[in-house]
Amino acid sequence: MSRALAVVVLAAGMAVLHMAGGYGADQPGAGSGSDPIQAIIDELDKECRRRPVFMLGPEKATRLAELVRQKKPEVVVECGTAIGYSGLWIARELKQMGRGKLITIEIDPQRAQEAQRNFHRAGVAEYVTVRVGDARVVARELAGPVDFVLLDCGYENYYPVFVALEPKLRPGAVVVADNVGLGAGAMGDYLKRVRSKYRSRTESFEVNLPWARRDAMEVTVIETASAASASAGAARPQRKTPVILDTDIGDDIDDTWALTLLLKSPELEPKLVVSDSGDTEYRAKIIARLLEVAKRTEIPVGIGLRQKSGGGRQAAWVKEYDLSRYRGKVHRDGVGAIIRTILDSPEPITLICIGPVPNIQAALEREPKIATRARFIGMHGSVRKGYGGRSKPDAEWNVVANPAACRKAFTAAWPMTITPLDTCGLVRLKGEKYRKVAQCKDPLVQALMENYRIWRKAQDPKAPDEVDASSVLFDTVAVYLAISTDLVRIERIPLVVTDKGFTVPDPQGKPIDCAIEWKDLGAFEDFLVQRLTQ
Ligand SMILES: [Ca+2]
Repeated sequence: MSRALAVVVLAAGMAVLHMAGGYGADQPGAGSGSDPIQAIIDELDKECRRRPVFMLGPEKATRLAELVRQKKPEVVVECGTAIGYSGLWIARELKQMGRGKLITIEIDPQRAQEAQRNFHRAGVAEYVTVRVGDARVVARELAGPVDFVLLDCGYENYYPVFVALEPKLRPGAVVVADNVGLGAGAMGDYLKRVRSKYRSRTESFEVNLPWARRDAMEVTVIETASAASASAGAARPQRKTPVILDTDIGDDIDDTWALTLLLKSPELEPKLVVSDSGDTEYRAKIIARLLEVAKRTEIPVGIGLRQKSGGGRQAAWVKEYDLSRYRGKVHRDGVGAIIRTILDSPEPITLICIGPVPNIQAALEREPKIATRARFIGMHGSVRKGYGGRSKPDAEWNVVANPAACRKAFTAAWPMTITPLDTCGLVRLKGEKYRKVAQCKDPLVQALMENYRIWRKAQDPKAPDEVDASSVLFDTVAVYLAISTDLVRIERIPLVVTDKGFTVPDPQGKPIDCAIEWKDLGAFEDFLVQRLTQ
């Protein structure tokens, strides 16, 4: 009776559950030598179809991987290893994060052995423990706490396995049960329990498997109904993500929007904001003055490598501003501050880079270890679309301004997510959405609007005082990616940086999670307006 694929994914703290689009079989970096894990996943996919061994298939597994990525679990439990197909999808995410553990339970010793071999071959064995036994028994023995569970065993076992794990689940954990489209009856007791007790929804998928064309997974967040309603407002308890912002603010105006968004995002805790590229002294003044307006002078400011002087288009806003007046800490050596902030942090830092990255190149040269203690989120490159959504890639500014620095960042060992022009190049607030922000009375938003006006006038003194749209807000998407990836489709693509400043898919490149297209651009614009004006 081990045919059922029961997937319980427990992903804590997931604020929003949504339908996965069921994006297809061609996973990022699919097939080739650049991603050895993908090569083995592809092999197992064929093997499972041939024998057959029941497996998730790429449509549901893509969603599973996304849930793991969002949850960042320390402990994942999978019931029903089979030969390791879904385990590989999970383990790949853990490996990308550089931490976490998958405990996967399989009742058939031969399959368990086969799975173990596959984990070894894929180079993820250190993230996986295979336990042989009856999931109902092993689940009782596990110590916990557990952050994420994938149930993949007999339908009738969902209920007893879940009950055994339930007391060990951390608050906010998410449970995904697979095959709800095929075996809802046989797992009725399980579904009744999670749907009545927790926040739970059914996600449907078009699949292309020899044994099914449609299926569904039940995704449950382990949060009681009363806790869910209590936290529905702004005060959802959560661990903040520590971030460093590395920015060429003072050049294009979108950095000023991005910093404003960062300061208004309760999920993120800025540990340092560093000016990068060009006249970093001028840029640091803008940062410091904005932090003063926002009353956030507890955030240190770093001055990055200074490559020139002379200011830029927002110079009028900081003409009178004296950096030594900043009430918080100003690090003259911004690169050193990046290194120390990363190395001193008890948890991995998220480095958000929204400009050319000479600081990051210097930091990696001075202290390569930082790449093992941070993840990189960047507004960089152009994969399939160029500026303005045109159908050919462009040499995007943050790359072409310093290809060598970008290449250094793009070959470091940290996990990377980028928003290339494919997504970030399409973001503009117009009409009513723009007016809501422009009319917001919040002092920080008013400062943002004043900077936008100064910036326009610096380009063209005859520019009108008032406009009805923002410029393209590239950099805001990088800040968003530090919070969530729900609204974009992420594709893992191996990329190399060319001397001419292009980011080209190439099997030799480092696999990078690229926000390659919007699932819902309108929803992102709404998010932006809501955040800025709240
Ligand atoms: Ca920028």
